Amino acid sequence: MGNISSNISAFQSLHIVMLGLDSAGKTTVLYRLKFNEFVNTVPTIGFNTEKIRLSNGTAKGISCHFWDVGGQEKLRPLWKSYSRCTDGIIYVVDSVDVDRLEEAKTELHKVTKFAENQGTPLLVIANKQDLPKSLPVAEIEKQLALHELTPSTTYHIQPACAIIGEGLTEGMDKLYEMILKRRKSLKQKKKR
Ligand code: G3D
Ligand code: MG
Repeated sequence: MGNISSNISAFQSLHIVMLGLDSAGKTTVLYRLKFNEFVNTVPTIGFNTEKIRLSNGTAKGISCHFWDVGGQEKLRPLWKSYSRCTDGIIYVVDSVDVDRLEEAKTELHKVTKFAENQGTPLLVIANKQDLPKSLPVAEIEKQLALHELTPSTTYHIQPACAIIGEGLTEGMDKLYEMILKRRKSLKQKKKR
């Protein structure tokens, strides 16, 4: 892939929105990425926003502006405006909350169908993999029907445990890779 850092300026921030049902672990992911340690969260009323310079993996040094939007039903109408024209979407899923997987699927498919989100790379974080009853990632991929997402959506599903940070570096690297690929293809299209 060449020198990744040369493709995105150190001064340029990627704009990333973090979505998912309430209690999936979005805020835990956000603070894990920021402080590299577990931070006890309270339910998000509205949103949290943080500028974070990634400290690990191939995306190390890349600056990201994250928007972590509350996932309660009454806050979900906000998802449309927060996800508009972002560089990447992170969708966090609770791998144990089997009863709400269908709801998580419906909300995810809604978001990827918005005209402004066409082609935006998607990282699905199958969170809470530390819990004994967590569903395997292949099962979550199936239940979220990721293969049925709009054809322009490139995605990666990443098993993770936000509490200890497992899987987050790999996930962010994949998201970054997809963002770079998209930028490259948009540039090539413009040239034609
Ligand atoms: P949200 O921002 O998506 O609403 P939070 O979710 O980040 O507030 O997390 C909701 C609860 O899930 C929190 O527990 C948090 O500690 C827990 N959690 C987040 N990630 C993981 C994980 O990977 N594994 C486990 N076991 N728990 C996780 P509380 O008890 O504060 O509600
Ligand atoms: Mg939250």
